[in-house]
Amino acid sequence: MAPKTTDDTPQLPTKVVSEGLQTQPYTAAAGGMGAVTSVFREANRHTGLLRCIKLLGSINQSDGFDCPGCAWPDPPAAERTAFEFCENGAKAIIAEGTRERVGPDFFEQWSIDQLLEQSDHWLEAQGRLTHPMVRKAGATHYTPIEWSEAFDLIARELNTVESPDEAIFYTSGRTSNEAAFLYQAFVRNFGTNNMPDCSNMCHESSGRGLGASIGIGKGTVSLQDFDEAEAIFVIGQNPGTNHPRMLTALERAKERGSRIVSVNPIRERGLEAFAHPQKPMALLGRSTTISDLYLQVRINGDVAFLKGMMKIIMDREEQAPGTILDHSFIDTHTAGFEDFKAALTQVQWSEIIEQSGLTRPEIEAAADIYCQAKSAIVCWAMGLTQHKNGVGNIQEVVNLLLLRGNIGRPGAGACPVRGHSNVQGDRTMGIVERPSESFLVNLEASMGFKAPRKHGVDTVEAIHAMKEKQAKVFFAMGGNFVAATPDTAYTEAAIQETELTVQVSTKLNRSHLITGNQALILPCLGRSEIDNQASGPQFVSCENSMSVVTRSQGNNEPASPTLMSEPAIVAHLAHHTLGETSPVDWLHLVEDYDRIREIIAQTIPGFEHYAARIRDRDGFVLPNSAGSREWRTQSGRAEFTVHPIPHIDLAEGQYLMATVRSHDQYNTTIYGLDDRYRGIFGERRVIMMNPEDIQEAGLQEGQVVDLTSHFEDGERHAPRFVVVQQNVPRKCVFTYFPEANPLVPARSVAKLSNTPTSKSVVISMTPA
Ligand SMILES: Nc1nc2c(c(=O)[nH]1)N[C@H]1C(S)=C(S)[C@@H](COP(=O)(O)OP(=O)(O)OC[C@H]3O[C@@H](n4cnc5c(=O)[nH]c(N)nc54)[C@H](O)[C@@H]3O)O[C@H]1N2
Ligand SMILES: Nc1nc2c(c(=O)[nH]1)N[C@H]1C(S)=C(S)[C@@H](COP(=O)(O)OP(=O)(O)OC[C@H]3O[C@@H](n4cnc5c(=O)[nH]c(N)nc54)[C@H](O)[C@@H]3O)O[C@H]1N2
Ligand SMILES: [Mo]
Repeated sequence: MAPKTTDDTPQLPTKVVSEGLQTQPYTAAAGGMGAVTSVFREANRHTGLLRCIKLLGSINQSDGFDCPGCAWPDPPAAERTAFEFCENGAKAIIAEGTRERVGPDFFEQWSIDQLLEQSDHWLEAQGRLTHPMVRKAGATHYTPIEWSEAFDLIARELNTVESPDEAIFYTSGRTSNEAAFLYQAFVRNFGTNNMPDCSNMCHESSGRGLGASIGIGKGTVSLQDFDEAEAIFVIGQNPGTNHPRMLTALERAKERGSRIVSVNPIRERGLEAFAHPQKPMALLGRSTTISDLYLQVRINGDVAFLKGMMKIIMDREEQAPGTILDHSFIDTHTAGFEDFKAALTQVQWSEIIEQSGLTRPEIEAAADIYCQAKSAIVCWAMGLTQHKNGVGNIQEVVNLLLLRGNIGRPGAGACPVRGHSNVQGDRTMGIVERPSESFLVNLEASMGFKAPRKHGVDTVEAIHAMKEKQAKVFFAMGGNFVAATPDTAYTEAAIQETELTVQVSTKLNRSHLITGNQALILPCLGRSEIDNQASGPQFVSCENSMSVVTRSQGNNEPASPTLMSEPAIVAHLAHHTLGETSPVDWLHLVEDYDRIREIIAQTIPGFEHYAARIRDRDGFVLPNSAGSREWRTQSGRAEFTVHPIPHIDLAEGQYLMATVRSHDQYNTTIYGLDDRYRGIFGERRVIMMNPEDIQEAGLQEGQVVDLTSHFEDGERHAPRFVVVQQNVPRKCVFTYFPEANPLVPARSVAKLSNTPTSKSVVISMTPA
């Protein structure tokens, strides 16, 4: 099949759906000129063109900074182009590099109540935070505070809690290895493992599922594997928006003859066709067809689909024994195959078809592509992890890979595509509420304090703990806790029960406005900025989705001279809070980040000679046991597992809702109101529906509806969403995160991983 196509489809007309909302089906390839235009529009608005070009020129270069966008890996340094970034990475950098500032005068002008009336988009657009600010108990406004006074205030609160477990320390995934290591060390020296992080809402199901099945909670592939795979499955992921540089890898694979299968209820444009925005021919309209097969599975129909595929694989093997399954791999490397096989025989086709929403020929086509490929990779993201059976989803993917020995050899493997640029590294550095004993033993040996053993709270448990007044201090290293978490009303009430909330941030967001009795904003440097400490300019390091650790050095003037780096904030916090009681000289450590790397090298396996190896322009790759077919599981083998096909029963008038990202946002940071590839412009409070469902419900496109979610503990409401058509399966509807978070019940979580089920919420709607 010739992958190159010239996109001459005529542009369809724009439709005005309601006031402010327009739709226009997107017919061109993803990327292309549209991506370039979009970057320059953002640049014009926030940084100016020259500054933008300077910023973009150092993204993902060996002497520059790691793109703060997503965790997709960079090609080896020798293969990198002068501009190694994507549209949405560029938007993230432009957002950080904005000329706008939010300083003391801004907070004098705006009361917290007034700010609460503004949208997330507006808050983000006000610019970079410049000064530490405090909201004293009962105050209507934030006022400036000196850094040392801010640290004294936090230390005072932390030192008056009855138990260290009354403090909670959240992390979002942009935090560098150096900052994360120092942070978790401080928290454990203080005496708690209460370290929830954004991973709890993200790839926790992947970590738990992979950990139990193959003995390591990380992916097993490298970027080179994409150059060898003969089949690539992309399940529950929208790379055109969320990992655009992945499309380059898919395009290359496609040009080589690899076949690509997409499994997604929405026909995501980036998975259909792609034009590389940095290739001249692509800008003239040449594009690559990405998917050979596009399966519009029902929301949470993936277990049924995967079981269907595996049933066909077993049938094919029966017809031609020894030609389909990798028996020698199964015999020497796996456990549980017989039970798995017996359970699969019991599964009925009628159930598979009903629950997946796919036809048998479609599932057969996917199985054929899988069986014809000598090596296959399965990639996934939130479409698999954020369900009640999120862990089961991942383990079914592993089952599929194990059948043909597709783990631990070139061109094959499991590829959870991570979100935040260092979310994987933060975990490696010990940001985890349930640390392993060996990690704690090493930490005690390298740092000289006693680390607590009691497990801490994860994100959802943190919300409950605050609600039940078991936590007095909430400290957030980045992120936007109240907007990113489920059950907005409940979470806001929980946060407001605390005595002190502290946010280390670059930009203004909702978490600065819904706070504890007292609140602090600590403004920090961004990735792209020069970080000067006592020994001179510093660099940090990050681990990408494929376990490659590379350095990242900002080279722009900080947004304000009053900003502190994240490591420095942690060091001062530790110094003020722990004082003489700590065996660690925190301020000395932060003078030179190599000193932090020395301790990491002593504590974490795989980081030997860290300070030296990180200076290699390609960084270094962490060891991956499963990648070399060493299985650190209970049985010492890779485990086949059995899971039931999930059923979500919908009553009349109910739909299954998934909350997704638009093309113009980075999680809770809203850059704009358009979702270009889905053809939705000017409005984010929309509900995407199948046209026949719209008709059957007696609704019309453009009509405004109020949404109610239904869960065992009751109903939740979110008003005023505009109905908009989208090519999606019947009874499946889609809204944007975070607008629809009030509908996600805090207690509706995935088994084992405790991840909120943001992709399966049962809802109904009534005309507003
Ligand atoms: N530009 C940009 N980049 C980002 C982010 C961002 O917000 N903006 N966020 C970052 C973060 S933290 C993360 S975790 C990643 C998220 O990256 P993704 O996981 O790609 O993001 P989502 O939009 O949450 O949804 C994923 C896809 O799952 C599909 N889906 C929903 N339900 C199901 C289902 O039941 N089965 C299947 N098979 N598919 C389903 C949706 O249609 C959607 O295409 O991106 C990271 N990169
Ligand atoms: N309904 C629903 N909810 C979801 C999801 C979903 O798909 N649906 N996805 C979940 C997922 S996958 C994730 S990862 C979470 C994300 O949850 P979070 O990580 O908590 O949220 P973000 O929106 O990424 O955080 C944005 C804020 O980080 C700050 N920031 C940006 N850069 C830096 C920096 O360099 N340092 C510091 N200190 N701060 C910085 C800025 O102030 C910005 O406002 O949300 C989860 N929530
Ligand atoms: Mo994420």
